Amino acid sequence: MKIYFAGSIRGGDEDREIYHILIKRLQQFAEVLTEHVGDAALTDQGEATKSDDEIFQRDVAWSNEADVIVAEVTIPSLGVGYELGIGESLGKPVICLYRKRDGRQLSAMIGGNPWFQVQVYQDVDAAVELVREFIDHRVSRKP
Ligand code: 6K6
Repeated sequence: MKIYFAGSIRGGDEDREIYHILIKRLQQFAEVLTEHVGDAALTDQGEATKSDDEIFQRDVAWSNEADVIVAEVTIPSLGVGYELGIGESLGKPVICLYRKRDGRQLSAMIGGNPWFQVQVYQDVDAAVELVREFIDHRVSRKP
């Protein structure tokens, strides 16, 4: 099972530690293609060694390769939104994990899209369980 994990980078890196923990937990039962998204050593400017062109090409290739897209959408990010659109256009199952925050609302383009299964969570344990169930019901049992 290959997971494409999407999370904000240049949109803001306040949740990087949460991505890191989530990715480590998901790696206990799946391969996470985009492990770097939770790399605490990276700044919100991203990897200095890779050009934007290389990052884009690599991430589109990984989107094609993935069995499922898992997106942490609490921090709004153009890149994550774009990846969700790619996931939909490729027909990949997509789960969006979201934590409610005071005064903020998830984009209607994500919350209102029936292709995306949006799940509200509070702690990482609950989020991992939601992903596991999603994979069991929507991904593994796909004809
Ligand atoms: C890796 C870790 C931090 O920075 C990097 C290097 N840059 C990127 N490497 C790989 N994927 C990237 C990079 N920058 C953006 N992305 C993709 O866009 C990721 O898959 C994220 O899910 C998403 C983040 O988009 P922004 O708009 O928040 O940067």
